[in-house]
Amino acid sequence: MMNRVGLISIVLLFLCHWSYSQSRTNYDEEQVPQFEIPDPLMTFSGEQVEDAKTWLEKRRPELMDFFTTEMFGKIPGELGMTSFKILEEGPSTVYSGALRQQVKISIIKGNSQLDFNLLLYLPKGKTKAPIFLGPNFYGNHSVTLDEKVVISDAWARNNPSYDISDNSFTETSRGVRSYRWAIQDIIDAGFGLATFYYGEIDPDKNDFSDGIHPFFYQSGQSRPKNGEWGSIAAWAWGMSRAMDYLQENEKVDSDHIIAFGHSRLGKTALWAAANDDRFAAAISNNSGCGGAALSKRKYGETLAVINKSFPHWFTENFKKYGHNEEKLPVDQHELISLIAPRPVYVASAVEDRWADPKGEYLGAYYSGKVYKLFGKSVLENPEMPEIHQPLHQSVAYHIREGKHNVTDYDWGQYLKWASDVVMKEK
Ligand code: GTR
Repeated sequence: MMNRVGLISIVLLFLCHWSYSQSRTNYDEEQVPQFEIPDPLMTFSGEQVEDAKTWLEKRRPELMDFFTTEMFGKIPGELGMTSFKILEEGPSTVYSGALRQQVKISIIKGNSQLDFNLLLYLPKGKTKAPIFLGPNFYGNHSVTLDEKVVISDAWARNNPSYDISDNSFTETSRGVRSYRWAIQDIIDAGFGLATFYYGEIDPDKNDFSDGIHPFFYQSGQSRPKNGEWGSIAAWAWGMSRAMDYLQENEKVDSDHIIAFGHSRLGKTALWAAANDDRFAAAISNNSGCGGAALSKRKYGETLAVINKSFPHWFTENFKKYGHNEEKLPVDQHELISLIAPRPVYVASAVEDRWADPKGEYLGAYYSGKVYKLFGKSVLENPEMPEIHQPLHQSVAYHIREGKHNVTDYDWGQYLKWASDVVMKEK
C-alpha cells in the first residue's frame, strides 16, 4: 500500500504539472482548442438578426451591455468636459507645414478636478483637418523632439532605458517615442494628430485611489464596484473627453476623427469607438488579447494571464473567464462589430505572437457579418493575407514583419486607408 508521503508526492506532482500546463504560453496552432465562433447575428435568446435595423435595435444593445458589464465595466455616471484652455499655439519648427496646439482640458465634479493636456499637430494649409486621436504611453513630450511640448507631472512608470525614475518625467524622455508617431507623414498627407498621456486620465497601476475613478465613489468606497469600469474604460472615456474638445476646435474636421491606439491602447481605441459614434473610424494596432484577438483561441496571452498581470484593466466580472473561455457567450469579433458601419482597421506584426496575429485577423474577419448588413466591404478570406499585403476595405487588415511596435509602415497604411476609405464615408 502506498504510504502517505508517496500519495502526497503524487498529488504535488500532479498539481505542479497542472499549473505548468495552465501557465505555459501556447504558440502551437495544433493546441488551439476546437470552439464555435459566437454568431454576432444571433441574439442571446436565439433569434436570428437579418437586417441592420434589428441589429441596431436589438442585438447591438445586448452585446454592448455584455461588453460593458462583463468586460470593460460601466461608467458609474455621466461626466463630460467642463472647460478647456489653449495653453500654447504656434508653428512647429520640427515639422514643416505644421501648427502645434496644446490645450488643457478640465473635468470638474463637486470639489474634484481632473486636467489633462491634449497636444495637436495640424496641417497649416487646411481649414479643417481630419485627425487621428490616440493616447500615448510616456507623455506628450515623448512623442516629439519639439521642445515646446509641456512635460506631464502625472505619475510615470519608471523605465531605466528612458531614464524615467521617481515616477516622474523629465527632459531625458523627450522624444523617446517619436519613432512611433509619423507626425511629418501625417501632416504631409493632410491629416492632423491629437494625443494625450493616458496616465493623466488614470495611472496604469492596480490602484484606484487616483485618476478619474474616485470621482464617482460614495463615502468609504476605495475602488470601483464589480461591473464598474476598469482602466481601459477610463482611458476610452478620456478619448471621448478629448473628442468633446475636438468638436469645438475650428481647425478640426469633426466628422473625421479616427480613434487610434497601440496594444493596451489599441484595446482602448476599439472600446472608445464602440461607445462613442463621433469617432468616424478606429485603428487597433497590435491590440491582442482583450482587443482584436479572439480569446477562445487561447494562443499567446490568455484571459487568465492578462487578468493576473493587469487586474485593473477590466471589471472584476471579467476574471471569471480566465481558464474558462468556453463560458464566454461572445468573442472579440463582436467587440469590433459594435463599431459597424464605421470603418475599422486591425493590424498585426509577425513576431508579435503574444498578441496572436491570426486571432487578430479572425477577430476582424468575423466582424464582417455585421458590416455586410450595412453593405460595407469586408475581409472575404478566412485565411490571413501574406506579410505586407494590406487589405483596405471598410474592415481593413495588414500584417507586417517585425515586433510589437508602431512603425512607419503601419502609419503609411493607415494614412492611405484613411484617405481612400474613411474620408469617403461622410
Ligand atoms: C503587454 C500586455 C498586452 C499588451 C501590451 C502593451 O504586457 O500583456 O496585453 O497590451 O502589454 O500594452 O504593450
